[in-house]
Amino acid sequence: MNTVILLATFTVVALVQAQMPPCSSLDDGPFLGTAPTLTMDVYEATQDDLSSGQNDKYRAELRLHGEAGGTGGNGIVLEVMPNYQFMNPEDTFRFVANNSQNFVELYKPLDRDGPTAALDDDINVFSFTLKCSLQSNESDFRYYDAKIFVHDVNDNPPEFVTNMTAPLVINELTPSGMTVLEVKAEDRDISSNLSYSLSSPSGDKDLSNHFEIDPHTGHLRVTTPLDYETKTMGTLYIYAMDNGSPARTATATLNVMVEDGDDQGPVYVYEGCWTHDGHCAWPKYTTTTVLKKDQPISVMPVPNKVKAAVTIKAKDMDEAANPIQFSIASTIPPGSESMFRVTTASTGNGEYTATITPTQSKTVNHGFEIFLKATEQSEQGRFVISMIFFEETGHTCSTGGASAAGNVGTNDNMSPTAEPEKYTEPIVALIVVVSILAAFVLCLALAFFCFVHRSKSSSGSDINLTRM
Ligand SMILES: *[C@@H]1O[C@H](CO)[C@@H](O)[C@H](O)[C@H]1NC(C)=O
Ligand SMILES: *[C@@H]1O[C@H](CO)[C@@H](O)[C@H](O)[C@H]1NC(C)=O
Ligand SMILES: *[C@@H]1O[C@H](CO)[C@@H](O)[C@H](O)[C@H]1NC(C)=O
Ligand SMILES: *[C@@H]1O[C@H](CO)[C@@H](O)[C@H](O)[C@H]1NC(C)=O
Ligand SMILES: [Ca+2]
Ligand SMILES: [Ca+2]
Ligand SMILES: [Ca+2]
Ligand SMILES: [Ca+2]
Repeated sequence: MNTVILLATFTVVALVQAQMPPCSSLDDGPFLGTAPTLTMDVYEATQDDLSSGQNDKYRAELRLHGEAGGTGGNGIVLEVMPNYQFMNPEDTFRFVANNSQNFVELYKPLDRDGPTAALDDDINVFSFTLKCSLQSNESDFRYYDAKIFVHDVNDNPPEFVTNMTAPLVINELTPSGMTVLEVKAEDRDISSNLSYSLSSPSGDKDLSNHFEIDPHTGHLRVTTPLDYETKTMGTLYIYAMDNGSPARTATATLNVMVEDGDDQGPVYVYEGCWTHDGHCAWPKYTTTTVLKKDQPISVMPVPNKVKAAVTIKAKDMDEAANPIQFSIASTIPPGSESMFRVTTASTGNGEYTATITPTQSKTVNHGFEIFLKATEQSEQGRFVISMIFFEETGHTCSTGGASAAGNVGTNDNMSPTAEPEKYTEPIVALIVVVSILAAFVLCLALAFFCFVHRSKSSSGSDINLTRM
């Protein structure tokens, strides 16, 4: 009895299975008696991807009974209704059967990303109505809502939106932390979270050290001030990387030009001057003690390599040079500034000359000095001072030891003070021997004195003690 019931049940189940008509769904709908939405998932593909044979990425099961394209009683005909959005799925997909399963299969390249990084040209889903009819009876059909989801492949590198073909011109005085360029890149792929970075060619490492780029915003900032006087141009490589795996990177070459700013002061210029950091330091001139009214004094440079009188010249070390104005800062002895008239003239090539004209005829003492100040005409008013030493004619060597150089510094260790007379080696040896002997004798004398003094005082205290 029991076996009969069991058998009957089996028969019913088998019958129901066998009776599932073509075009019916393998799955239940959300409610009893309704049809499900047919959903399929595929990846976007290029022609190369399609030829690669990785079919399962580009096809998805279409869960309907029947055999798509089949000619037997099980055969079904699948049609896309013209109410699809944007793009006809049949342009790129076809319906195929294999081993009693139905598939939707990508057979033409499909670009999910669209031509731009904007989202509105992306193709993330094909939404359409699918009509399924029996091969044997075309008037027996049903409709399904179908969706083919297109998944992203990271097949696009980022692209820079910022035009970096023109060189980036940055003034050397640009303060640290200032944003000098807002770099922006885009990526056509979905949800690409781009990150920015920079480097520079091996020869320009010192340049990239002056910059940083915010990895998220792409803001290029100066981290340490640039220096036009050290480097006027260089190259930065700017990178934008997406977050795909593997990640893709865009590289831009940004030429950087450093613009001169007013950060240098004036210097005196003459041939043979003592230099420090490549420019004249401790500028000095000599002239004679005899002054003639309205006749400009004639000066010789120190050291006098050219063996001739020179024009007093100064220039601003900045390329964007400020004009220079000469004046007398002071005299030695003080208070004689009014004995001279100083005029400044431009040579036209960035240099300025000073003419010092006595306002009276007079002979000053040997050793009279003028401290001549060359000042750049700027807010900073940087200046440098040179010394003009007046010597009696007949004095051939300059006796001036002290030099003055305004803000350049008055470090004397390179100044031309006469070197002490040189001792010959035997004399040096003799001096050493005599010194050692003298020291020895002095020590002996001291020791003797101490000994005597001590024995005296100790005997004294003995006496004191015995007295107590
Ligand atoms: C049909 O499916 C089998 C595996 O199920 C596969 O090996 C074969 O390549 C498929 N045929 C086609 C034409 O895709
Ligand atoms: C074809 O299908 C329709 C609708 O289901 C039905 O009315 C008709 O009888 C069928 N024709 C045949 C020959 O089965
Ligand atoms: C970038 O700028 C340069 C000049 O600055 C211009 O010639 C070029 O056409 C620009 N490129 C783009 C893509 O806008
Ligand atoms: C992008 O990546 C950064 C880390 O690299 C993370 O902090 C941020 O939350 C990410 N943003 C999005 C939208 O994924
Ligand atoms: Ca990408
Ligand atoms: Ca993509
Ligand atoms: Ca400068
Ligand atoms: Ca300057």
